[in-house]
Amino acid sequence: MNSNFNISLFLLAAIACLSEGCCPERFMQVGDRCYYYNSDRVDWHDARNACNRLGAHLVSIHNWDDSREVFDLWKSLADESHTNDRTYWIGLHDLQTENFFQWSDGTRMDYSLWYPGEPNNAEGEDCVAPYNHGSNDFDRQKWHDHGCELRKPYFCRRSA
Ligand SMILES: [Ca+2]
Ligand SMILES: [Ca+2]
Repeated sequence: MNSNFNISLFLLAAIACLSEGCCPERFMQVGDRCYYYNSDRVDWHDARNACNRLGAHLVSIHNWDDSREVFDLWKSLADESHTNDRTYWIGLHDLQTENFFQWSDGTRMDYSLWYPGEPNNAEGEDCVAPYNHGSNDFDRQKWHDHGCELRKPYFCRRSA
């Protein structure tokens, strides 16, 4: 098989992907990423497992752009009138070693957006969720460690 033929096959696949979408059903595509938001409120472990069953992970956030991307999706999907929905699980946790936070997708923690005074491990909180204080503006959406047993909507992500 010559290389031109291989390149043609690759381009055909890429075009099909662009026109039909590369993400599995129920996922939303943003660039080369696929997101899945579920407003059913579950504890952090159930959220992580639900993402894994979809071939995905709870989202990890590595910079301002990631944070903005997740926030914009959340804003477009969440029922903001429900106070309980103004927060959702992401993949960050310190379940293994207290105050050593890790992402459930195995990526390195290289960025954070903690609310002042957080993480505070109040009564042994080990799972992280953005939480909006008073308004749903992006600037107010800061991270808190919360009890992993709390039930929240969640965001999964996988590659397209
Ligand atoms: Ca903790
Ligand atoms: Ca806390």
